[in-house]
Amino acid sequence: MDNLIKNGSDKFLVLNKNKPLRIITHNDADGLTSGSILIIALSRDEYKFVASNVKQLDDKTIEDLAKEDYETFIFTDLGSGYLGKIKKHFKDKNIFILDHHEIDKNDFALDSQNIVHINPKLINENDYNYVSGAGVVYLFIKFLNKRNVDLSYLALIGAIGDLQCLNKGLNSIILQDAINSGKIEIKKGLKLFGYQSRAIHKVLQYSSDPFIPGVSGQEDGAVNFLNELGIDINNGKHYRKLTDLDKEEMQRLIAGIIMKRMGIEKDPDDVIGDLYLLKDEEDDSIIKDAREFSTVLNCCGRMDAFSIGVGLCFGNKNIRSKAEELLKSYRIEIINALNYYYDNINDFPKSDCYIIINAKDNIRDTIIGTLMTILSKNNNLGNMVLIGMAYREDSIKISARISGKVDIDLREVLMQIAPDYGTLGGHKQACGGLIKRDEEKLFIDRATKVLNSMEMAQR
Ligand SMILES: [Mn+2]
Repeated sequence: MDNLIKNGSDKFLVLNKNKPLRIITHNDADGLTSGSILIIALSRDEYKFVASNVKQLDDKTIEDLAKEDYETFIFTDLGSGYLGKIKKHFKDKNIFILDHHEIDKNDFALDSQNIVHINPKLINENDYNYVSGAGVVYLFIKFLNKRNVDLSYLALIGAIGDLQCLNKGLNSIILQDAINSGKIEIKKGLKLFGYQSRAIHKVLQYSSDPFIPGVSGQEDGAVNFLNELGIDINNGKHYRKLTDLDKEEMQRLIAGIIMKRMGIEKDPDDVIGDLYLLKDEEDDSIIKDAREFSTVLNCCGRMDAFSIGVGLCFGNKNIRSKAEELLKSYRIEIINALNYYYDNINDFPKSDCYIIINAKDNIRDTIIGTLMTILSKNNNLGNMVLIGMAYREDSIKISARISGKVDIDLREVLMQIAPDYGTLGGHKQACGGLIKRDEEKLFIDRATKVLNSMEMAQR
């Protein structure tokens, strides 16, 4: 990895500082932190640049970018899966790819003089796989200039966004940098979103991971649960936050959550873990907890608010209120999506074993996956395959989930339904991809057939 970075930086340092660099990054939390780390580091060294984020590098995106009049393009948190296409369209450009995604096998040995490719997957060592796109960018700019070590905490937020373990491989080096530079401290606590900033009963109500049966998704369930435990939800003036609980109350709460989760198949006590807290942030800041920071960034990506995400990473305090507004509208969109589902439930193709939610343009393509995840965790659906569809420009976003205990590989099911999704991402229980807009009806017909035949097989 050191060699890859060294060779890359040799090529980077000869670039002309007066010509703007073109930065393209992914639109999730890891992508936003990747782009931000690079932007901050480059501005410190007085480079000029233009940056934007994309959902993925499909053919049209690559072709449009290739028409732009820049000499140097830097792709962060994406690019490795598209080496062949990048090579084809950016022949006369300087290309830097800083990524951690899978590399297309056919392109693995691809060797172009104009392409610098830095990806831990190029090195055949398992330990290197514990790193995010933001981590790769961080290691690169740390090599360029040691003072950039203070940006390490942003790389952790990227890794958290990609659900990575921070104690292993390259991540553990970055974590150490973040602690040593005084940016991050680790405390043990409940792994619940909104720990620092929201009312306790709201935190419990919105907790989907860990899921708390009878409490998650139900406000009255959450309030009753706290009553049973003898924990007051307000102190007479305002609602209490988790940080307001005393030690004894906190222990009761943790025990209560573990008890509620006893029926859950694995790790009922997997509710306590390391909290990564930003030392420079006030206790009630929405980005105090690195996981919450990462959630806010994800929301910025999904709501098409790249500049708010980058502003947060820059530490711009004036943008906080905008981010909070955005988080509110994000939650409202999710509630609207749920309402859309309940209002139209009778019109969707379905059986006891599956449902196909074709939302067309009623739900944002970046929200459909969240809706599917919420539905899949909703206990009352039983054992089912859930498929969601939402329009994205000239294609359709497909998002599939398993609810309950169905032991099949959803990626195989999707492949049976349609042969081509661009890239089919995800895993056995949750995956997604894109189909062409004019394949809408065909997809639903084929999905109904495939899922009906599976229904027979299951019984
Ligand atoms: Mn990533």
